Amino acid sequence: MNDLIKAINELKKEKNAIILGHYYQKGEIQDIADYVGDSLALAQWAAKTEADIIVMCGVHFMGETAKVLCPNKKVLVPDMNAGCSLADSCPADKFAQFVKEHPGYTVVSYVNTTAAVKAVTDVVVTSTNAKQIVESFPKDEKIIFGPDRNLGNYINSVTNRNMLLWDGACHVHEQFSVEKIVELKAEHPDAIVLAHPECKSTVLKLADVVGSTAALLKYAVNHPEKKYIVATESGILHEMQKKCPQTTFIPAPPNDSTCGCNECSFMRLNTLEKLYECLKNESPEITVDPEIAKKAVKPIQRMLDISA
Ligand code: CIZ
Repeated sequence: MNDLIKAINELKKEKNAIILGHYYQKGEIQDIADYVGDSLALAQWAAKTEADIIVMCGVHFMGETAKVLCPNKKVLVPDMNAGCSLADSCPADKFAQFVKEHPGYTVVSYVNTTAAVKAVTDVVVTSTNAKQIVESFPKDEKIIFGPDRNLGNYINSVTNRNMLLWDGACHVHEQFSVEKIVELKAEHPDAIVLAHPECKSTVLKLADVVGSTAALLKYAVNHPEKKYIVATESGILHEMQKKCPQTTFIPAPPNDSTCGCNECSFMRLNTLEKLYECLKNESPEITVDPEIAKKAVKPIQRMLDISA
């Protein structure tokens, strides 16, 4: 493993590459990344890097976002099969038809979408900035929000809006078990429940803190003396534990669990071996149709401008 890490770092230097890693990646990938963060932070780093090659250790839509922002750079992903169930729940042709059927609506899309969906979007949001961006519109603005119905419902409730929601969901966040979280709370009555807004409302009702990965991490870092039950993809526990080594973090289990935690199988497709191969071969490479990229960059840039 040490040889592999050394070889990756050498290749990275030789090729002037940068490695960006999402919080849901395996721990060893997070450890070797130049920057680890949520989709917003990854897009912000991609937008400002001077590297020639961006290796996006995350899922496909994250690579697409980097490519749209940096069309002249090479964007690589260690495994091209690292997709996203939420992005898949929103096919671009169907979403475009839905938008067409609702003239006069502003289209707000979650970052977990393909570039083709972003191309028919007015502004992109992440879970870190969704509330802020939705609130930047007048109260009576007619808004389509896609694709995550749970995040949409949550944002509707905290902003007192009635956005029209696309019926999509993340298969990982939908899976958390209310019964098992209730059992964990009984076992650890002093634990604080942290939950991601992609979880179902029945899970969010059990939560003490609802927020994006960055927000949940920040809460834990600010209160390291507490104990936590964490209802989001369990990769985030790596960074939580790194930042708060003395704190107890308990992953919330899904309904059907063999490992006791909830992992995204797509995120876990990326490995150190694949990262090495992809840097060595400069492949697989993300490509985005230039016409789609030209349209998709506007709502992404609008999000970055609002979030700056
Ligand atoms: O926005 C992201 O990176 C995701 C998928 C979750 C989060 O809240 O960070």
